Amino acid sequence: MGIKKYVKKNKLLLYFVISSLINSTIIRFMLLDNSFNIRPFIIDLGFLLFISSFSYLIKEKSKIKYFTIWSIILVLICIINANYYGYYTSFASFSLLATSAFIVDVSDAVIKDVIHLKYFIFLWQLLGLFYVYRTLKKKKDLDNTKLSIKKIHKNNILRNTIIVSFILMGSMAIFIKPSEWNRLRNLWNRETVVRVFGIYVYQTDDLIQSLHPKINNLFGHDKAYKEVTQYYEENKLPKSNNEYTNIFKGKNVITIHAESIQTIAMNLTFDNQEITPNLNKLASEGIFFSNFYSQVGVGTSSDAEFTFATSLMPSSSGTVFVNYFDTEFVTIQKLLKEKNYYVASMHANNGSFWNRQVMHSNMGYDMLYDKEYFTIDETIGLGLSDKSFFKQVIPYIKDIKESNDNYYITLIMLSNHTPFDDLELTDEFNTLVDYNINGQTITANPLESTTLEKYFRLVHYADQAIGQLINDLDEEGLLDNTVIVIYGDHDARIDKEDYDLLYNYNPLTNSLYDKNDENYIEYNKYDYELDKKVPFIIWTKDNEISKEITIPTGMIDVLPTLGNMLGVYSKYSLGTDIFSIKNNDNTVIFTDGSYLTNSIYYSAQKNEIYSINNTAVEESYITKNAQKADKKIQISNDIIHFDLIKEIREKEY
Ligand code: GP9
Ligand code: MN
Repeated sequence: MGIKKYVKKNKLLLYFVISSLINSTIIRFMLLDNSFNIRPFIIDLGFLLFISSFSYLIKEKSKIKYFTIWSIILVLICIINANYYGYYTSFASFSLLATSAFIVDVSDAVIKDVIHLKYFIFLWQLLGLFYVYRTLKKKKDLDNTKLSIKKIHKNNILRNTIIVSFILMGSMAIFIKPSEWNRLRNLWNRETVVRVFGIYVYQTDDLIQSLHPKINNLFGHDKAYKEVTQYYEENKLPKSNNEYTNIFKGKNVITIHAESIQTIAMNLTFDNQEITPNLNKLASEGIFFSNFYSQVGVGTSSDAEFTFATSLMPSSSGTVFVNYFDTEFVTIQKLLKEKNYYVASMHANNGSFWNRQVMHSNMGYDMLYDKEYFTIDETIGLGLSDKSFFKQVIPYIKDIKESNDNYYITLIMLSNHTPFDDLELTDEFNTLVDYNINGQTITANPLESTTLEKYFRLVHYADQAIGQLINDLDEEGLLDNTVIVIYGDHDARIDKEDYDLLYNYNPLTNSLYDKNDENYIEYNKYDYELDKKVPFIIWTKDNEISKEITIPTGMIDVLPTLGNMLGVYSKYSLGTDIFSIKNNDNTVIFTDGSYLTNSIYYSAQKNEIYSINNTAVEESYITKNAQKADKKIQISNDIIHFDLIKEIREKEY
């Protein structure tokens, strides 16, 4: 069949392939590279031809249905991913469908932060499809008798189209590096998968990977079990014996889960005013981990709680709280319960949010005081204000103290949550800066009307709430024999542009300094990444230990470090007891395989190194650490997905 004839007989198919190809190229252009990349283009083409080939099995008249359904699916993939990326800087996953219920609860944040009109541009494909269909119908091009292809012919075209699609995809396969294949297999790094394989292959891969856990138990288990047990044989965290062992044994613990608080807020002052005077005081009086990172995945708050409690990494597919709530874990809560602690959590949101009601019980909490236990007399953002919440927890803690020798309580804050819009109850906190320009002082607000400005104001409020809580606990005698632990649960997801203003604002022009300007301060994407630190503070009223820990540390290190101080230990921990570290260095890994040490930040997304103190590092150091990071993530996933702690423990008895 000649090309002309082929085109004539396959107009719908060709429109589908070309328009889908354009959309997939647009999405990569929009979100990832501003340059054209041939690999995903050819892979997309092969993929689309593969889908289209099956239309030859369908009657001419019904083909429009086939292409409409596929077009809707592919357009939705583009729209959802573009919006999702705009918010999370990652691509959407089917395993998240289960968590969409929680997204509805933060609907305000979703509408403002997630949905952007420009990301609906992909809809043109559907309009175009109907236009093409109508034109063909008018011209009677769709008439069965005139142009229908004979059955024998159809089978040939079907076969040939499939062969061409495989040749196209296969020809690109040889240009793909082993590490990129690895990303496709593991999906820790979704950005690379989209960049290399295109959005459609990514989503297909994600669908398979999301179904994987369900099918997983039928396959893969034996291998995972072998690898995990072997890993523990070779890398088991030794029980610590250092100067911090048992120093807090028998003390009560009140842990504050500080929503979206980043360490940067503690380091800044505006108009000689600290944003977080209370946190700063606690940090200077207690043990302050100033180079501490949260290691969350898509499960944000819940992942922070999970990693804090278990010293495991969050799950790479789905979230532990939602998808693996019945898996067995060793947690700091359970370990203390074994020592007769009463263990409770308090959070003024619905108990169903992040499936806490179910998961907190699995983690060992005796009780979750959720929204039902609080009077909602004052709200900020998602619900009850932190100040009112902290007022209302005091009587509960008093009751718990009365009937228990020891207790461990987690207080989960709420007010400082994206989109940081509800400022009515917050004090005026202005972000004015005095600029000294040519000997003249100019006062200006570099953050005027930015999210970062609103964020700092809410952080200031959250800090006041913490200050108020500490005072109230003290007044009630609840600080005696008690350790206060505070952690920022994850970064606040504020755009880099806002930080650019913070560092490079020119008050004379009300814009950013040019790169060549002498006042310009280098602030690149890695500085921004490293600014995502969150505070971790361990404080007691007597200020027994006042110390700043500057080596890189992460949420995964909490159980080994704090546990050792409280006299508990989990041999399943994948983190480190920071006080047992000899060489003053530690590797903090992130859920996508990136990692941080004293000397480098390695971005797995970009496969790039950012040197922190300009020391040269050997290639072998980089790859060795990257492999270690990947291995740890894999081991953690295997433990979670196959419920291996349960199995290992059962076999031990
Ligand atoms: C909701 C709160 C927020 O209860 O913990 O969760 P997040 O959106 O930060 O994951
Ligand atoms: Mn959170």
